[in-house]
Amino acid sequence: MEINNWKKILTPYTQAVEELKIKFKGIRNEYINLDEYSPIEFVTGRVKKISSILEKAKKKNIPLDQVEEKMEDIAGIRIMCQFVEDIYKVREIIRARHGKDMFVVEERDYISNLKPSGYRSYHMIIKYPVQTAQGEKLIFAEIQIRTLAMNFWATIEHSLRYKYKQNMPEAIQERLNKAAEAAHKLDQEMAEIREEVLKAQEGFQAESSVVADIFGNVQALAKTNEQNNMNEVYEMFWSLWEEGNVDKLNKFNKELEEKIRQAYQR
Ligand code: 0O2
Ligand code: 0O2
Repeated sequence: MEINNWKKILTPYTQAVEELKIKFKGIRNEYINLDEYSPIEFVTGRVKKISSILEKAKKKNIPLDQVEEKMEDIAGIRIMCQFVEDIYKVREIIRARHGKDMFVVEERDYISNLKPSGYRSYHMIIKYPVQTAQGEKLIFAEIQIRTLAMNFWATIEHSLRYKYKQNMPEAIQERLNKAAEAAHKLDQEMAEIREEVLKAQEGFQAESSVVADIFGNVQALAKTNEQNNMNEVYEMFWSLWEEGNVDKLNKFNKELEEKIRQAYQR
């Protein structure tokens, strides 16, 4: 196939990856804006490199003019979660989109059924409609959902697998197996203290969110010229901030909002 044809084929895949990244980052932002815990920690995405497409097509005997129908991971999205439980939450979020802006066509649970390599992740194969200049095109995309520990292991194993191809030295393979077990153990340990971690993160999130609001409101108040002595406001904020009591910071924020409201009523 000509190089230019590849460019043309891959364009909608690039579009799909960009759109899906925005959509999943959007879900994370929704949780964060509501000061809630997000099951999505971060999202990455990529379009498979032409060299990897060629290699996989060769390995799986896929004729090059059929890669679009037979290769499901040309567009790849990766969603990282803090806890294993979050993976299933994300899975439900994606399932709920079925028939709306995407179609779930297959799920592969490499968490319950880990691969012989030690690989763990939850894969969802979707069909995603991309609007192109020529009209709608329905393409495959693969969503991999994994914890930070699973991602750490898979990233390192992937580089080693790439380096050694089929000839991974036995000693390294053994180490990787042990590391996979350790990553699994880490996820289990973290699950045990999940509630504790969530409370701490929610507290931190609530504090950073009210502090951001206060900064916005202090600026708005300064602009109204309502407050003669802004230094008093700054000092009040710093002392409350040092104290670290979120309820008091919220109360202070409400007072600022009230002052701004009164200024605009005058
Ligand atoms: P922010 O403000 O940093 O959170 P992109 O096109 O840059 O959006 P791409 O190219 O698919 O995304 O992947 P990239 O650049 O590898 O990483 C995407 C997002 O994941 C970036 O955030 C990274 O900061 C974030 N990321 C990557 N690795 C880690 C990690 O180990 N921990 C955390 N928490 N985040 C990570 P954004 O979305 O660009 O914005
Ligand atoms: P990339 O783009 O380099 O990540 P397969 O026959 O296993 O290659 P299949 O059956 O099409 O592929 O799908 P599968 O196994 O459900 O998912 C393939 C993708 O999952 C791989 O993409 C990897 O991203 C990831 N994966 C699967 N098994 C492993 C593993 O043992 N180690 C690591 N690190 N990742 C794995 P590719 O093709 O490697 O492409």
